[in-house]
Amino acid sequence: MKCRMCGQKAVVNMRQHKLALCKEHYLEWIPAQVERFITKYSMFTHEEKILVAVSGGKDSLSLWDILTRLGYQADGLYLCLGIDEGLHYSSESQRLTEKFAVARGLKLHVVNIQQETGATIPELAHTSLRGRGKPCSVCGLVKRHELNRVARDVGYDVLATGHNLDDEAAVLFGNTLTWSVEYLLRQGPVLPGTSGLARKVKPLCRIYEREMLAYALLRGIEYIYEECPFAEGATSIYHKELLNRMEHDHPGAKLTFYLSFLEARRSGFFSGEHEIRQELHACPKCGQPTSAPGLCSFCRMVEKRKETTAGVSDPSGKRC
Ligand code: Q46
Ligand code: ZN
Ligand code: ZN
Repeated sequence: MKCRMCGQKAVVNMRQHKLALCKEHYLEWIPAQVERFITKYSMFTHEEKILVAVSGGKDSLSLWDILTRLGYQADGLYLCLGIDEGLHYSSESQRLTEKFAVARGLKLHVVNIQQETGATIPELAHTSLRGRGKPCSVCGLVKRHELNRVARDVGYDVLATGHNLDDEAAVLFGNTLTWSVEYLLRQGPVLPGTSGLARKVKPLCRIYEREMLAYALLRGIEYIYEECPFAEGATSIYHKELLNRMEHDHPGAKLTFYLSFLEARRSGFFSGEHEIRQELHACPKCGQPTSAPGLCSFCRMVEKRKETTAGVSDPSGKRC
């Protein structure tokens, strides 16, 4: 297989695009694609300040690498979740993220959730009714709250995450199976900002996970290989596997599924009676927007944790 650009030996063959490229041209092609999507979906400009949510994984570190190569003002934010039993997932991902930032002279904010809330994610999940003790629902809530808090407090225009096409197609698949119109209306490359909520963008939403993996490896980015231990058995992983089977037999199926959805949404398929206009209120404790008057879900969860553990000594171990 030869590179379409130069005729040298290709190292990546993308059946879905009918395109094979050598290392040099692949490392140029991915950032050029990302730049194209940033412009196409009006994600941000070179004048705006971008906060990249980095987890230490291949997608978020590669996104940070690409944005800085493209000349954008992109700083990183790492949230230490305190998921350290067994694999030392949080400590290791923080180490790799800090190493990445230091090696490139990039600015990285680190927020320790245990210091912010008094508890790690597994501890918060233990005392919360959300997700029946499984930490992912609590984790999602904490991440959304803290990413938005830092973006607002430090003055970033936009929050960028490393969701790739496989992530987006799996979420879309799950929401379509249940026709969750409220979620479908919010899914897309850009979620516009509202008062108190930063604009959220996904510059990798049209890049396959496999393509991001190849980018990280060819670029020599050191990332955490292990998944979060709580990811095991997640429905989204099952949906990814189903979509991978379709993709295997029909290259490009995932991209077609996602792009057809975006086109349907653009042409008003989900609008009209489904359009949801929620009145937002400021949480009296943290000031972040919330749908009902009173404390937001994050502050309520932290308060409940404090009440439940009042008078109980905290068995804290070594945390990142
Ligand atoms: S980090 Fe958090 Fe994920 Fe781990 S606890 Fe679940 S949501 S699986 S992306
Ligand atoms: Zn080439
Ligand atoms: Zn609050």
